[in-house]
Amino acid sequence: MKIVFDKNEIDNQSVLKKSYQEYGLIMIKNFFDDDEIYDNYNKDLKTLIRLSYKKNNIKKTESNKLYNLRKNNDKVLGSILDLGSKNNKILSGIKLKSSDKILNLVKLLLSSKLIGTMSVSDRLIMASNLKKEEKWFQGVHMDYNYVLQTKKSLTAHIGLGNYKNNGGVLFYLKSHKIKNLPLYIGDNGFHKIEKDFLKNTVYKNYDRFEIPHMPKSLILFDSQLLHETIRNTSKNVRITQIFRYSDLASKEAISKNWVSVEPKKIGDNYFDRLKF
Ligand SMILES: O=C(O)CCC(=O)C(=O)O
Repeated sequence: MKIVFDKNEIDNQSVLKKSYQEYGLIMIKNFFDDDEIYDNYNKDLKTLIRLSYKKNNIKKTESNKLYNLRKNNDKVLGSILDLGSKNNKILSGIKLKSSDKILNLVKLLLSSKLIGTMSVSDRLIMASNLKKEEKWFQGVHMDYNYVLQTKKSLTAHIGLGNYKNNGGVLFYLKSHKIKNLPLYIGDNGFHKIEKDFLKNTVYKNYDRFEIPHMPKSLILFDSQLLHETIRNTSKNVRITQIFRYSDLASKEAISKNWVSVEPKKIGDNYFDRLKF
């Protein structure tokens, strides 16, 4: 069984589903080749960056506009990232999120005809190699704790921009099958995995699988699969869009009255598992 597929292999639905169930993820290279919906979102992001340069009279100290924004104008970049996050507010982004091409695969992998999304679940990432980037790095975690609704849910990780291999995501294969992951709440209010469990169980027993950033690619992974950010070591900013989907017909979603996550501010203890 394999994890990485090419665009022309997506008709082989039973193989895709088996791999997803076994490993917790699949990646499809070139998924967005010749895709107008994807191209339009990429274009809109470029336009936003150009407009913010113009409006803020930002001097061109670097030829790389995006890198310069992260280095010298975090607030401006932050506003653009906010537009693409919690939830996406750019219509071309919303169109991409709702495109049949993605939804058909999501329905297949979740075995559902009734797909929804969670509030605050989208995330636009533009990650450079600057030291300050560490603030936003994601250590080992699973998404379910942050987007509670139902375990029958997945994350779509979409490669945007023009550059390859500038960071990415590392996955712990099959870790979505771990039952009762031991957690504690860290200083910043977010769930963390017990250190001993990470050391003695996750790092020892679960294979690591690195997926370097690749524009036009799509990764779909189970919301319980453990993963972490791979640092970008190049000056080319990694642009990634994350969308999340869930099965609204699942027993868990119904029993929770489709309650989703609505934090008032970052760090709220909105993901207290005991509530559910
Ligand atoms: O850096 C990344 O692309 C991983 C992001 C991530 O794990 C998340 O937002 O849950």
